[in-house]
Amino acid sequence: MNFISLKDIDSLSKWVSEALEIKKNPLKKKKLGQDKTLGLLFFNPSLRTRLSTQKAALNLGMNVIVMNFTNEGWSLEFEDGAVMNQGATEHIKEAAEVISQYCDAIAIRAFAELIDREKDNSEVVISGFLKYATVPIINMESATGHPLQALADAITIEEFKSNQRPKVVLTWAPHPKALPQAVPNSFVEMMQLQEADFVSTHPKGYELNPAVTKDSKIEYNQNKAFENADFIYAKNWSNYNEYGKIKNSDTNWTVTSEKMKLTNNAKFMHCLPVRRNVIVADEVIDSNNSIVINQANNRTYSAQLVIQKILQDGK
Ligand code: SN0
Repeated sequence: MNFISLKDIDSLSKWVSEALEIKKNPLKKKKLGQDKTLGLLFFNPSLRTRLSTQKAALNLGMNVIVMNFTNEGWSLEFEDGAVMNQGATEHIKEAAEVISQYCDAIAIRAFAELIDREKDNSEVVISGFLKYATVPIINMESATGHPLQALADAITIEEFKSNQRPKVVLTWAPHPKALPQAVPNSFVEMMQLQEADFVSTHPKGYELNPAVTKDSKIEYNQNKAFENADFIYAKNWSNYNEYGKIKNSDTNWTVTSEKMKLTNNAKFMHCLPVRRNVIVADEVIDSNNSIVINQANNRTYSAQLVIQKILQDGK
């Protein structure tokens, strides 16, 4: 069993209730992972993903080994048949097989490069590990998705919703750097599996990959989208059409308390890290309606559920 995308979740509602069970007693299966090792490989920075996945594995009694490919580790070649007379030192073929001997599962973070859309869509790093590793693979944010985040978001919405069909709004907000579409992609895919009135709002031209959004509702007027919302989920992403470009930095899209007043006293969500007073005003993220810290806490239980399923699958 691998955990690569939302497609690996057979029943979201079932997974959410299982995660909430784990949250009630996180040490219940402390023996399940005994003498097993989880390897965490990072090609990009991390705070929550690294610590919550590590915490989840420790709750299951596993050992964890971590490697940063950002500044340690050889640079890897992912192309089959490459003549390796340039920068890359080691081929994914050896690297993945070797790491598989040390680990019972491998979790990987490898962001979109935001240069070549087709290359990012082909998920070079995750695909390389899927091809050559001999143990289960967990996605800790790949080029096109961040399913552990989306699962934590689903758990958080379940905990905080006050009606069966909440209005959930994904809003784009400005950012000084070009960011990947992974988080909004997985959030949209997760919302498609839920009973909710789900709307995305973003400037024209900021449409995500239509293969992801399918017939999901888009409202280009942010104020209109916010009306009666129960949850506001803010996130920046760079342009998908003009791939990786920043085409808009309009600060009118920042989530302010004036905009939150349009909502049905909505909860504010963001995956973090967040640029304060660019994505969201201090007074919103510091308000009682902000649930970003609860959301981050649920990262542990989303990771723990996934690792638990992988451990049980191997038995
Ligand atoms: C990442 C992203 O995909 O948007 C990770 C989110 C979980 N975010 C960033 O890279 C933020 C970088 C910054 O400088 O604000």
